[in-house]
Amino acid sequence: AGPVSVRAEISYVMIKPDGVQRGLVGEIISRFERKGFKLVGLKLFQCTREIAEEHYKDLSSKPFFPALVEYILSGPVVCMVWEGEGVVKSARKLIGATNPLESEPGTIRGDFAVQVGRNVVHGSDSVENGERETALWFGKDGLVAWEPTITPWLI
Ligand code: FUP
Repeated sequence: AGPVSVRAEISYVMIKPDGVQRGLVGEIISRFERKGFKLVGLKLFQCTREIAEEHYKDLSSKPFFPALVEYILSGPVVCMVWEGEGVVKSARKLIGATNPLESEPGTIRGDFAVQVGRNVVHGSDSVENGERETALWFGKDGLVAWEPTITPWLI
């Protein structure tokens, strides 16, 4: 007997308040669409302190943790879940290194950010965290399962 079901890989990607306020939402979504990943979750969301602290709980002992939580709470974020083969690692490549001064040009942070505390976008760092963060931000039934229904030659 083989596997009963194989769930596609997903990454939780979030445009942080600076990305929303700077008008980078379309640009960022576009990069994931053009790469070829599939959007299965999307919302504009003013998050709660509880969710922000849970999301970054692994960093709770870091000196920058309080400022990080305030930053995430400072305005609405765009929560997304992208699905596809290797999406977790690929999303990290599209996003670039955590410190934008070290992110390569061509990456989102490399092209649009300077400060680590204002680095525009988040992407899950492991398949397990992709699942964990998706459950945290979208809940059990928050995603949309869909298949293309338009005839392929129109795109
Ligand atoms: P990343 O996975 O690239 O988002 O990086 P981390 O999980 O290491 O860090 C999470 C967030 O903490 C970063 F996006 C920005 C913030 N951070 C700081 O503000 N200062 C630091 O020195 C490191 C991270």
